[in-house]
Amino acid sequence: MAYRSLVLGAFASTSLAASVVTPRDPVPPGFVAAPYYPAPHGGWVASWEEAYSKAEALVSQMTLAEKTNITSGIGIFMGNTGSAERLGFPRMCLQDSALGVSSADNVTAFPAGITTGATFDKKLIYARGVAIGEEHRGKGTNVYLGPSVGPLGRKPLGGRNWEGFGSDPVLQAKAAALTIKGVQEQGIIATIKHLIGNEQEMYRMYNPFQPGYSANIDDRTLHELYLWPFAESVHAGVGSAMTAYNAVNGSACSQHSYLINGILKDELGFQGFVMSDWLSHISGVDSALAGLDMNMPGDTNIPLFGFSNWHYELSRSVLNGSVPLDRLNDMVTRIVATWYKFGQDRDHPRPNFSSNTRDRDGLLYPAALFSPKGQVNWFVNVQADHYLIAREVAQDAITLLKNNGSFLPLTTSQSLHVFGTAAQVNPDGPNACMNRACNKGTLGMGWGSGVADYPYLDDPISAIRKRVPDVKFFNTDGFPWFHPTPSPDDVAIVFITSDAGENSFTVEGNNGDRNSAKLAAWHNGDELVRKTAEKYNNVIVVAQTVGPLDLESWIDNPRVKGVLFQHLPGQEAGESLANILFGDVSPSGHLPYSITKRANDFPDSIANLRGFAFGQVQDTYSEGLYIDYRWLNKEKIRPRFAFGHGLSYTNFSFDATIESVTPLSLVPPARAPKGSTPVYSTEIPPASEAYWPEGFNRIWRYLYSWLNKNDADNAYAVGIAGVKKYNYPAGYSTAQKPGPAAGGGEGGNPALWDIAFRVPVTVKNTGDTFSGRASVQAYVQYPEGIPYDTPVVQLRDFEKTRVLAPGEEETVTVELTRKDLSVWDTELQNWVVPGVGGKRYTVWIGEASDRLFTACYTDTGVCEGGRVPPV
Ligand SMILES: *[C@@H]1O[C@H](CO)[C@@H](O)[C@H](O)[C@H]1NC(C)=O
Ligand SMILES: *[C@@H]1O[C@H](CO)[C@@H](O)[C@H](O)[C@H]1NC(C)=O
Ligand SMILES: *[C@@H]1O[C@H](CO)[C@@H](O)[C@H](O)[C@H]1NC(C)=O
Ligand SMILES: *[C@@H]1O[C@H](CO)[C@@H](O)[C@H](O)[C@H]1NC(C)=O
Ligand SMILES: *[C@@H]1O[C@H](CO)[C@@H](O)[C@H](O)[C@H]1NC(C)=O
Ligand SMILES: CC(=O)N[C@H]1CO[C@H](CO)[C@@H](O)[C@@H]1O
Ligand SMILES: CC(=O)N[C@H]1CO[C@H](CO)[C@@H](O)[C@@H]1O
Repeated sequence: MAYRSLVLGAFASTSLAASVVTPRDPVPPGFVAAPYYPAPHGGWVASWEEAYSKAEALVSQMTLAEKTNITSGIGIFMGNTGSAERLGFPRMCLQDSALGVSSADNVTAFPAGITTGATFDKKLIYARGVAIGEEHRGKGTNVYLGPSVGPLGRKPLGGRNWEGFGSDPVLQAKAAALTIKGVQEQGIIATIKHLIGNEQEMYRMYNPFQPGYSANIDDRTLHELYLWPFAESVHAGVGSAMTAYNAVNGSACSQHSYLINGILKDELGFQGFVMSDWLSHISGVDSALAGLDMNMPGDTNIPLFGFSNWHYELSRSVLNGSVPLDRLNDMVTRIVATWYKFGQDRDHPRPNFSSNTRDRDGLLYPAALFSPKGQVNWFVNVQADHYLIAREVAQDAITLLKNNGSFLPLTTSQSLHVFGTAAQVNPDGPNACMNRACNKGTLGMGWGSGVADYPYLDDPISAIRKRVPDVKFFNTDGFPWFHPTPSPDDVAIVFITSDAGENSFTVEGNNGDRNSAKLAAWHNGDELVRKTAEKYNNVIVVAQTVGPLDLESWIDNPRVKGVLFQHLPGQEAGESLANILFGDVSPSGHLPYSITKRANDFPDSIANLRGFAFGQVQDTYSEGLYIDYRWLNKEKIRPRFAFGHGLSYTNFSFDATIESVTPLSLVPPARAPKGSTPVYSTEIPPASEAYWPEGFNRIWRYLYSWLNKNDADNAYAVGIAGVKKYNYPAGYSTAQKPGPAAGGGEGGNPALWDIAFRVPVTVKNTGDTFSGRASVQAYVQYPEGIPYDTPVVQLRDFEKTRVLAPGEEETVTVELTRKDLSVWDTELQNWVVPGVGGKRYTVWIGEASDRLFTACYTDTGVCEGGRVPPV
């Protein structure tokens, strides 16, 4: 429902010509989008059995036009999918964003994904998911369009990294799975997105002149990095998945049979439905055969002219025999089964708000030329006490990067001088810019479709003023011309920002990605820090940022005593920060990415965005597995601050033991065969099932699944004759497959989640003044001498302690599954344990990827502290 941004983007960059771009442009040698047919039926996993049998009973009563109706949105601005009201199947409301309910009033603007990732706190991540689910339910949506794990955060400049949880597959995976669990327990269907390779914003979309870029990803890298969070989300039972705008290996994600049929539905055993991202649907028959189940918002990629690749065209394609009824039945059954699975057949509220207006009354047919008006907003307040969770996430995400001489926390009797416009809410109001497409005042979220409206914004300056009587605020990003010399004890707090968002808006020259600002603070923030440090002995820098920044021009300045990253705090930007600044709580956030000294500490493929090219822009993942800390460790490059880094006001000691749980074989045990799936007649239905109802009053621009009688009859004649065949892609088949060895359950072979080792870690607060929470991070180092190149260390699990008083301790347990100790073998097409037979894996335990002083060995079962970290 929130696609105004996309429409504007589409109109800005395209003309209104026909849309499909064929044939494909060549991709670099070696990358192929292999055919994978047919689309695997859903319903063979035991936990979905009941939902699928209910769906089978309903779908078997549907007419052709009802079936094709519910596989598409009814048009941009109109929101929602088509319905089969006759059978009680409603229009489904699918709503952004990953951080709340977008385009709605009386909701909570939660901290963004990147902030949530920085907490490294599973309980909080889950609590945020529950709260987001409750708000979606209260507003009557069916589908939450989140969480986002693609982009994964490969490129520091990528525009939408902040919607996800950080530049590591396991951090993304665990955060996504907990979010999904929290949301779906409220009866709301979560959507894992965007499948896959959407690592930059520029050139992502297909338009009449140019295809979206191709992310060229090899098989092992796909499995071990980019697909990992999707697999974990499917394992968590996610109900829907959204394809990305771009292509992979030259084939658009929305019609990529290997990606959807092969990987998502067969290997990962995904049982829900797959939708296209808004306006990325570029083919009718081909996308259906490739496994897409729902086209949103229903239009072709040029919206608002009443054209669709599905709806009436899908009805026609089934009548003329090109799309087997078997495929349509599976599409529809997947959608209906998911609806049953989350109990939406029982008292699910209908939407009580409109994305198109905040007024009580609005157009009832928003895309029509003439529309009656009526009440469209009921102002249902769904916030409950969710501000508490939002504040806790914002607070526990705050990452203390530097605290020279334990300068922080401050006392409220110090004389404070605050600089920077980001300390205060945008004077025009926190929601003044559409889709937050501006960077003015406190930066609580990036821009684009991934936003929500603020009910209010608790800004830092208000929270600081509440505590400190003597505070001077310079609401400017330039250091004042005339500034009296501060006294030596005065403290300056400087606020800086860096923003990014979706490609549908350009903000201060940044095209979604940070293509213009790069890693510099916006509004000359770095200069403000330097200038302030010329005058003040004590400077604290607070950054509100979508991702890493280049801190080099001031980080070593001894007058810069402290640096805090708030990430993107959402509505609770004030108290959360003040609690940390003044020591009510110790900071416990950790970096969900590395901060390098130079942008080109990363290879070109990561450091730079792919620029314009004639034909298809190629984004080749030549760095393979080596992104973020994996690359830096391999190249022995010290970052300024490593992935996972985050200081506290106190110190902790770690004491670990390791227990072997399930012994591992080289590959997982053979999978069980698929269970049965619904069975329907596969005969082409009578043409009359698609005829327009008598005297129907159609509204231009709305999309319908009916056909004129003539068209339906003609298509049926073609289908029944069976002579004129569709030009099927190479490798096309209609025979269901048993599924690959790596599959067998939701997310893959169930044995991949067997616990191989358990590592209880006793954490003690060894300080004597401050309470605090410790982050326990577990990184695996693979055995030496194995025939696979593996990163030096890889995060595999994390836990966070409760608040520990000085001297207090707590034992938390991290776990390693079979998958955590495997590599994806491209020959075997399976997960292989290269250390099978007692080779030594080292499980490194610590508070950051470069602060790993405790090692546990899988061969001897011994843990030892005081080790030299492996990186
Ligand atoms: C992309 O191409 C590589 C190299 O041929 C292949 O291994 C991989 O499976 C392909 N990925 C997809 C999603 O088609
Ligand atoms: C398709 O959905 C629309 C919107 O809910 C509805 O008006 C129409 O009757 C539906 N068509 C069929 C065939 O049920
Ligand atoms: C059937 O209809 C679809 C949708 O219009 C079209 O793309 C396809 O080519 C048709 N098939 C045949 C065999 O005419
Ligand atoms: C930390 O503070 C000490 C003493 O003021 C100073 O000598 C040193 O350079 C500072 N280090 C950094 C990294 O700022
Ligand atoms: C924590 O330990 C480090 C190194 O052992 C020490 O320099 C620092 O002062 C300690 N910090 C606190 C708050 O105890
Ligand atoms: C409780 C609350 O925040 N209510 C608001 C809901 O939205 C309407 C319209 O924006 C406001 O007027 C209410 O104050
Ligand atoms: C018009 C409408 O459907 N309003 C609903 C909005 O949501 C609340 C709370 O879920 C319901 O009580 C209303 O009936």
